[in-house]
Amino acid sequence: MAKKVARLDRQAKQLYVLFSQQAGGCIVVQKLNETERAEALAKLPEWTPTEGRDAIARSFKFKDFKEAFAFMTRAALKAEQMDHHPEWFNVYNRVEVTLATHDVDGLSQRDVELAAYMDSIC
Ligand code: HBI
Repeated sequence: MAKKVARLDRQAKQLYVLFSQQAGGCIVVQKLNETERAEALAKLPEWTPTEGRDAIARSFKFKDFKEAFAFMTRAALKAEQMDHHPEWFNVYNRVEVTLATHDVDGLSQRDVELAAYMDSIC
């Protein structure tokens, strides 16, 4: 019965179940509701909602290309570990990042976690 609910929700792109080695088992990934979204964004003041899309974005600026690329390398390793990948653009010392969970067509806790990690290493 529980399986069926998960499958129906998955069809609506609201929820999916992911096997995560990092978490040591299965985790449920859900699209954030309005309240959860507002609470999450309050803790990420540098990130702004993307126009016309359920996603968040932040522009990072570094001293030079080497610093920007070092940041991207650390973020990429974390993203790969999480199996959750940013959309980003880099030119010289600037890195523009957009985060969204494609599997639920919107924001999830995984975007919040990756955004907080990027904030912690920039
Ligand atoms: N990265 N941002 C983001 N969103 C996803 O839904 C996503 C991802 N990386 C891998 C991934 N999903 C896998 O679960 C597969 O859907 C490819």
